[in-house]
Amino acid sequence: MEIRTHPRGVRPRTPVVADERTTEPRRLAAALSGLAAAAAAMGIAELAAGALGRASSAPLLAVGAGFVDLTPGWLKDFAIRRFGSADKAVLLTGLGAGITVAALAVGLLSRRRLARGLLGLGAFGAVGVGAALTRPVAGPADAVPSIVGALAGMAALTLLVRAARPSSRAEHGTAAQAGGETNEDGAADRPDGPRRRSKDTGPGTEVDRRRVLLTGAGVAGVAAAGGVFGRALLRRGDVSSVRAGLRLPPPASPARPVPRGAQVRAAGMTPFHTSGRDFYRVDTALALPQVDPRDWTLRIHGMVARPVEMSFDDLLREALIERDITLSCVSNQVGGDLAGNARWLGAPLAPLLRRAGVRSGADQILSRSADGMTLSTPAEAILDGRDAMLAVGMNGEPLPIAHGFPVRMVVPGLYGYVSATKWVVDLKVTRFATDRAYWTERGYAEHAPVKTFSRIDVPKPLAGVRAGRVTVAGTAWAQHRGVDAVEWQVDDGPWREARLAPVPGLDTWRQWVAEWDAGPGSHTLRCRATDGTGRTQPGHRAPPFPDGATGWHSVVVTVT
Ligand SMILES: Nc1nc2c(c(=O)[nH]1)N[C@H]1C(S)=C(S)[C@@H](COP(=O)(O)O)O[C@H]1N2
Ligand SMILES: [Mo]
Repeated sequence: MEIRTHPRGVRPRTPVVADERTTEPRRLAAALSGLAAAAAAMGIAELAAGALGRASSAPLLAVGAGFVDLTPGWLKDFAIRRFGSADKAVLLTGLGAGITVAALAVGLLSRRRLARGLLGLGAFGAVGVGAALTRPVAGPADAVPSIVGALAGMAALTLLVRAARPSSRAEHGTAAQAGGETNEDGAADRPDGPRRRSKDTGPGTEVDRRRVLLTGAGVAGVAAAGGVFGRALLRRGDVSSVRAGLRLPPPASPARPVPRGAQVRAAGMTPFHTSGRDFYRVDTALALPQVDPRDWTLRIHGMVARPVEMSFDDLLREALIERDITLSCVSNQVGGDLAGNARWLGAPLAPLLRRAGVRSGADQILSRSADGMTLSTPAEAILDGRDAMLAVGMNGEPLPIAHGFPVRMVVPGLYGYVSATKWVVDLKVTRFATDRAYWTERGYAEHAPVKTFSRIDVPKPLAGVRAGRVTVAGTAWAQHRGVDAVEWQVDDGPWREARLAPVPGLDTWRQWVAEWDAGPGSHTLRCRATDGTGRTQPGHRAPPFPDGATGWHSVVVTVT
């Protein structure tokens, strides 16, 4: 492992250099020291984040969130298309890999000069501090985990590097090995040859391996304990049990019953109602906000006559409505599944805004979540009589935490990024000319009504089917305009009308089904929908950015 570029005799004998060079830990040991020190840093940072009760202040999540914010729209669309709801796991794994590599590098840097490694850890810490402080809801305390983490990492690295350095006896031995000559105290006459020693194996090793192992184990222990205790502390803030114990009042206005036949019966067909577990999830929250309903308040302010502040109990005292509404994401691709249909329970939003007294000229409701995310919604969409609500329930239960517990917005007909604020705590009545929200700042459209969309759910892409009668079925949506027709086509044949399943209203998706007399060969099935205004989905393919994808979904199947 010891690679010498100069024989001892040639190497300049400046005492500092000579000293450093002869007391270097071996490479592997050095790299692993860096890794262990970084682990200690992360563990202690996690502990500090736990003590603060702020998951998002831990460096990994803070830096990850910074990444999310810096991600351009097209890359976000790509990540969602490629990884779906696993996008966050992929990001954090990538970040973890990056940190591992950087930690190994820090270890190697510290080999010759500890100060360089310490500087590297300091730089890590600085990035963590920067990321934590630039989170939208950050306070000065959010810098603490990265700072104490970096200090812990520095301490660990110092201990490890010192322990891994060959002792003074080894110093000379190594020198002898390098130069192959006798040095001051004749260490070259040691019995073990240079090769042997260079592998750091035999009993002749001068590094105090016991000390190295003990120090390493100690550091790893600190890292693990920090991580485990930090996690445990963070779990104190978990609101799952509060959620489980919550009873929601019944709606003053129940949902219309779902008509018989809303669910098309075909193997592999999408369920009409999406369970909370299967519901797609798209958000920027790396750590789920844990909002206790007992602490929840909603502020309605800005261009209003009478600012409002209300508690969760106040909200539950409103005349709650229950509605089936399909939510969909602007990032959904043609044929994609970033849409779900749930039964929402909530307080109608328009009366709350009217009570606050919306001033004339206001055209935007800027909503803010507990974790500082902002979404803008055209005021008109909320006030035009549709069932815009502050939802507290989803499919007969309190909202799942991942879907906005305890309160989220739902506005039928608009993409989620301009309407469906999860963990919502603040509504500012404002103008588009004055305020921008997270995604609109990144170039996405301010007005983003859901585009008419239809999808073939069965047969699945590239499925093999038997010749004869084949059921073709799918899902279409054009929330708040309704789906009036779905047509389907085989290869470039004529467009035929599919049978539409009944729906409870205009705000949900609608299933469709057709029977196909399939002949052998490879065939392309295609579909397109027409909404309640009579407009047919355009065949032109457009990407999700900036206001939603267009194009006809097609599926290739092999008939035998
Ligand atoms: N607080 C918060 N709310 C949010 C988002 C977010 O990132 N943060 N994403 C929005 C987007 S882009 C969509 S499509 C919907 C998705 O809601 P879901 O995760 O419950 O399906 O939430 C919206 N509400
Ligand atoms: Mo979205």
